[in-house]
Amino acid sequence: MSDDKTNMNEHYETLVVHGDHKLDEATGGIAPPIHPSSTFAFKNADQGAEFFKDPTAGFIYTRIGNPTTHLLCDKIAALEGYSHALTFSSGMAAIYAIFIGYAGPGESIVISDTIYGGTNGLIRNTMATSGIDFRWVDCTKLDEVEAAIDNTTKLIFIETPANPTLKIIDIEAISNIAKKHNILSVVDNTFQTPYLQKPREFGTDIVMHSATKYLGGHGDLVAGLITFDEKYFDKLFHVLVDTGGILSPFNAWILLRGIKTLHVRMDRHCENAKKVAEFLEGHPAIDRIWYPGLKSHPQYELGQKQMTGDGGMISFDLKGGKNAGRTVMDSVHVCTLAVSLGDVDTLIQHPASMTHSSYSEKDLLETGITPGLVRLSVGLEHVDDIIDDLKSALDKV
Ligand code: LCS
Repeated sequence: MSDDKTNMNEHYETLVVHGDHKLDEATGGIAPPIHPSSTFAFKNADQGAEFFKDPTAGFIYTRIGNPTTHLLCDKIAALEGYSHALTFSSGMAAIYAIFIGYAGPGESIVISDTIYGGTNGLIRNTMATSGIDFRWVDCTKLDEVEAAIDNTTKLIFIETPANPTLKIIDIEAISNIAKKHNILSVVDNTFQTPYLQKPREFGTDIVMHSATKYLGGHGDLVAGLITFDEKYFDKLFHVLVDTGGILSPFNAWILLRGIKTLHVRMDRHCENAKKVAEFLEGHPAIDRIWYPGLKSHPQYELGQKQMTGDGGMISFDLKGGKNAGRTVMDSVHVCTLAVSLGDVDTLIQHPASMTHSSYSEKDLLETGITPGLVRLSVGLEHVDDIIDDLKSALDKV
């Protein structure tokens, strides 16, 4: 699907498989080794002191750096097109590091109003006493983004397509606004992955992922990644080392393994989701559907401009509202009633009462997370089985 070339004139798919490290240098092994060591021996006392002065010069202690997590850093940085990356124990730990690293008391962050419920919860609960003023803006309205920025503002944080409404934000326009005000632009690229969307090409400074989702792909790990250019390394590295929310070498290894099939999985997620979306759009029980690959999506053109595929996420509103949604979710058999997304399994859930239950009633309505909204993460089962399952569940409504 992607025709992008790497600096070695290889296709993007080859970079996904190999990254910068085709073989384990020590052994020639095709699979990278897992280095579980918590601590690493120094050759002598001077070397220990030298590594403490410059922790990037060698391995000291796994909270500070680990060979397996470093391979993962190299890989995600290469895939997103940046020079550096850091790995975190979860997407939430990664988001927290960005907020706390770049803003403090008396400063402000402009944030998209439609965002993962956990990010909303972090801001409304844990960060309520941080002294950081979070300014919630519908970032599709660029004049409102501009109006929210003043000399206290440090960064703009967006998620596109947004969880769960799939609202699409113009990454290039947001990056340009950030540049104009000399502040950072940050994109949560969890929904698309770098295979389908590369924010760096549109000027984004920092990209983050809940790698728990499509990058891992198999529903068997929780992880967060941030990738950026060298100038942002020191700040974010120190937040990670000081707060300790690191990814374990074992989870880094599973993630490296998952990423090797990213392109194949994403192509099929897109293909299946498009067919499911077309089926849902034509079903009489459906009131509205949001899928970036349907012309009915309000920002269809923008999506086509900044994404190279439409993704695997669909949201829909049923004519029968919340009760109808409950009937559908309780009736499926191929789809699994569970939160999370981006897995090989198709997952169905109810944002207002589940992933986005940290939103107030008012915020839910204002951001379009209606009581009847159902979110579907289309998996890799045979698409006819997914559609038949949804059809028989919808027929009960
Ligand atoms: N960003 C986005 C866009 C997400 O969807 C999630 C989790 C996170 C960040 C946080 O990542 P985590 O700490 O879970 O790795 N989204 C979830 C969801 O929609 N259902 O369950 C988790």
